[in-house]
Amino acid sequence: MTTRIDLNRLAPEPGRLSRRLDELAAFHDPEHPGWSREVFSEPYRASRAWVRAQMTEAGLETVVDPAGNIIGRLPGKDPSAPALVTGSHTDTVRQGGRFDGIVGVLGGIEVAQRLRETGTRLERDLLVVDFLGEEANEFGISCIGSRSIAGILAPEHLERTDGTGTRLGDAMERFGLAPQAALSSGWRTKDVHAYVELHVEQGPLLERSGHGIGVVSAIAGIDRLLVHFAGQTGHSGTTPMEDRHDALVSAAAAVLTVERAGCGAPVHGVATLGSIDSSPRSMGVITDQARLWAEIRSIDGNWLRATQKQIVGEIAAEAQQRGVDVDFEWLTDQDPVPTHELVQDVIAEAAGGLGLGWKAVPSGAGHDAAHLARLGPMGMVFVPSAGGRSHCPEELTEVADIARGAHVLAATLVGLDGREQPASIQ
Ligand code: HGY
Ligand code: MN
Ligand code: MN
Repeated sequence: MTTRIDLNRLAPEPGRLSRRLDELAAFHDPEHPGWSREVFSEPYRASRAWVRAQMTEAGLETVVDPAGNIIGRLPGKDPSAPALVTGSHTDTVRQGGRFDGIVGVLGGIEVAQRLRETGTRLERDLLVVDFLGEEANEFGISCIGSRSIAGILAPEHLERTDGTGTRLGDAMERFGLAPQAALSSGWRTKDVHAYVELHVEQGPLLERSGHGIGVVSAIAGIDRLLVHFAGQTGHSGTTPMEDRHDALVSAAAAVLTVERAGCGAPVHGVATLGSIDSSPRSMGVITDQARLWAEIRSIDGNWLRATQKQIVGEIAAEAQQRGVDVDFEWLTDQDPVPTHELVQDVIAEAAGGLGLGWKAVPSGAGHDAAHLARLGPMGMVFVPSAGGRSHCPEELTEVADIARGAHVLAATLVGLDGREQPASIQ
């Protein structure tokens, strides 16, 4: 007969959460405003030892896998049973904030520590994971660690190079990791009973609606685009306007085409310009080469496919009028991933049981959870972001909100612990 767990006793310690948030924030590159702790950077390397030490302090047994994921284990009554898993990432974008991903790792550690401190023994192990390298990086491959755990880190990923021509595989080796082993260190679906990630919303929905807890409905798919424009150089003073094939002007028109495509989406859907470059970059010469990077995101795969077609059609038609050749390269970073209904229900029940209002929200941001969904039923708990800001120094979530989110995470994990795993894991 399982004893009923008093969920109020699992309330996190805000002071300890706050201390850890501040200590982790200290690992950053002072060269940049805000917080920069990019994957493979020295501040990131130093922070990995600190994170592992916090897991140890919380009473977790820790290992680091070949992909650099730090995995803390709180033993359950039956170590052979599929585990409950939580976690997130502690790498940041350049000039980022102090909460994106970090809240999920420190919140997970706090939940495990409260379970241990209250002598609350779950039926199954609880694993808290700090996934390596979640953010988009110069190698063009996000979620390095969680792709490895999900068994989808592929040999061609290790061949991707950064701006200096360094291979991802070499960068991982220099960081002390084992990239070849990371290709075959995926977990099995029967290893995971459920995965729940705590994360800041990184958008305005919860703050605007006045809800402290978000039950994530789906994680957006991300498609990235590189457009190459090829026109004709010429003298900027003597070439009549109607005779020009100016690649940069076609690229400029494409900027507005992409933005227009992201406006008015019937469901969550957005389009963002990344950057534009051109050559020759000299006054007096008409531009003959230009490149444009852009990204579209949506929780609706049909909108993504239709928007890709719309963008390609409009840019190609405009370029043709100008006599500019155009080439498109799409790269799908990840497909949209719905969260599991059972986990959504248990999160909502947990929040309600703790007297907390909640709202179902989509995630426009990508997460490690999208890949963990391949291993077991996946869900996410969001907490509000001040001003909806993220990936910037102004990123802010109040410690009280984080503590409430961690409390809901604890109650959700307890709720899932006692439930049978659903027949279908997605
Ligand atoms: O880019 C993203 O959506 C995530 O923050 N890595
Ligand atoms: Mn994140
Ligand atoms: Mn991020």
